[in-house]
Amino acid sequence: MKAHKAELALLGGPPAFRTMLHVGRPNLPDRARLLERFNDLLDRNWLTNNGPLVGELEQRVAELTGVKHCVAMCNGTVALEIAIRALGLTGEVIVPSFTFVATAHALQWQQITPVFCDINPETHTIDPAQVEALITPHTSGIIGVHLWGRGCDTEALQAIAHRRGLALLFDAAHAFACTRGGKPIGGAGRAEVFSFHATKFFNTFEGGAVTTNDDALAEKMRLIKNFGFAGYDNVVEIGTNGKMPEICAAMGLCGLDCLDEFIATNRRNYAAYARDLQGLRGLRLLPYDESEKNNYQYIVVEIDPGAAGLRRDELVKVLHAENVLARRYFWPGCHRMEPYRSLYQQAGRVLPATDRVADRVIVLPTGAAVGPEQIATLCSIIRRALDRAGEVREALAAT
Ligand code: T4K
Repeated sequence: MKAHKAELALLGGPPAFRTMLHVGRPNLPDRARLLERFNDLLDRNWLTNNGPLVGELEQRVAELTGVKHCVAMCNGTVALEIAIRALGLTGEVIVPSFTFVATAHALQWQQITPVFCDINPETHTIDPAQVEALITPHTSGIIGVHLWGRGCDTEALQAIAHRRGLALLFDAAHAFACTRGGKPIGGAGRAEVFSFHATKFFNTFEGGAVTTNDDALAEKMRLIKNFGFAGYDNVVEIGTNGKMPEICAAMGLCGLDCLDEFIATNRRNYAAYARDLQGLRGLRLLPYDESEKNNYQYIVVEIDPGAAGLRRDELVKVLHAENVLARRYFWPGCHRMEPYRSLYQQAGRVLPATDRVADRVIVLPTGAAVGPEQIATLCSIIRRALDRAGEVREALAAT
């Protein structure tokens, strides 16, 4: 068939987007206000080590999440590591495999074995019904991940943790400013861990935080993130350097002032995707529960290859050819990455939903860098690719 005006790039047309449309473009706050904050901190000449901006950010995050303590950290991964250490986890900890690899690494880094649990394929979060069977005498805790900002079943996990005497921690890297059951995410389990990385809808360049209602735990994490120092010259713990610098807190404070705006933009984009992808056979847009507060940070679609006529990886290639850098988060699942693939070769056998979902998910661009017109174009690319699946497959086979 001859190329027409709106021909797919793979079938001979030019890329639909001249510049790359990325997943994870940072949302930036008001630049003048940010530069003002930068100037203030330079004038103060206090750059890190628990400066006033970090204190202010911690207070505002604690208020927003409705918890007693927020401990700001240099990134989400170190925040996870420190929370795990402060909780005294050892031996084995149950985690979903369908998550960013940092969740597993934070355990393995400390010689703790991540025991991978399957997910509920509807929600993509850990399936509590499968947790109990994974508990052994070596299990010390459970880490639930609020994947894509959708709260996992905290009540069911809490009940298991309580019954079996396990510590419960949440990786809330995606779930800042979200609620579960109407309550802000941040106060469940012993602690919850946020990421404020540049790719998150709210960022501090790099950064993260642990929120908790546990006074002793908060105190311990403050010690650990500062080398274990309890005052000048007095070290009482093995610590590390997990501190957030002032410039990151400045970014965070300005971002907090724009939080509603960031969420409104993401929500508008999600609605545009929902409208423009409607009715596509074999494609499912993971819904947000509108009865909760969401940050709408991740636009997640699942491709059923049988019904869609294209495999996920084929559609990703179509999008890349059009300059849309869609991502296959979190393929192939932690259990299929090193060192876990070699260490726990049997893990895949108990993770059928993880394997199926990881093979089907595409994350699409959103945030302030994307508008409804671009979304309409992007969705029409998907529509055309599915309409002409046979030709697309042939074109891909020829490359
Ligand atoms: N737990 C979970 C569930 C997580 O998802 C994460 C992090 C963590 C824990 C750990 O938190 P952190 O230690 O990171 O605070 C990105 C992020 O680096 C990572 O923070 C995030 N999850 C993960 C889901 O995504 P990559 O490897 O995909 O990053 P990269 O460099 O490919 O960037 C993604 C896209 O963003 C690119 O298309 C380009 C764009 N981008 C990125 C940056 C940094 C920009 O446009 N500007 C930028 O400044 O991991």
